[in-house]
Amino acid sequence: MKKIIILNGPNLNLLGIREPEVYGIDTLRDLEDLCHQKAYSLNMKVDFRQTNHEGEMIEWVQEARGIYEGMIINAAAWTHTSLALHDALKIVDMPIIEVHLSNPKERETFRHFSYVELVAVHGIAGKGPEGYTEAIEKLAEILSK
Ligand code: CA2
Repeated sequence: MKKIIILNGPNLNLLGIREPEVYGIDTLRDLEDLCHQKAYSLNMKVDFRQTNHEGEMIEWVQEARGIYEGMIINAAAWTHTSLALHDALKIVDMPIIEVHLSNPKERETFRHFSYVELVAVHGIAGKGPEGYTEAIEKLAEILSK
C-alpha cells in the first residue's frame, strides 16, 4: 500500500465555516474523509494534515522524505509568499502535486505567482474538493510508472 501525504496551509481549517461562496460548504474534515475514501479505493494510505504555522509545515515537508512516496499540497497563501517552503519542497525527493480549491490565476494578481508550481509535477486548481481526489488519482498514476 503506497503512503502519501496531503498538506494544507493557513486558514484552510476555516473551510465550510467562512466564505462558502469562495471555498464551498465542505469542511476540512469532509475533505479529509473524501481523500481517505479515494485513496482507499486506489489501495493507498493518506496522512492528511493542516497547519497555520509555516515552520511546522516546513518540518512536515522535511520529515516526509523516506516515509511517503508522494505529496499533495495546498499551501494556501504560502503558495504566493514562501521561498522557505519552496526550498523545502525542492529537496523532498518525491512527486509533488499542487492543488487549490479556487483558481488563484483567475483571482487577484497577487495570487498569480506560485512558489509551489516551480517544484510540482502537476497542478490542479478551481475544481473544489474534486481537485483533491483528482490529485490522488494523478499521484497513483505517477507512482505506478
Ligand atoms: O484556492 C485555494 O485552495 C487557495 O489555496 C486558498 C488560499 C488562497 O490564499 C490561495 O490563493 C488559494 C486561502 C485559504 C483560506 O481558506 C479559507 C477557508 C474558509 C474561509 C476563509 C479562508
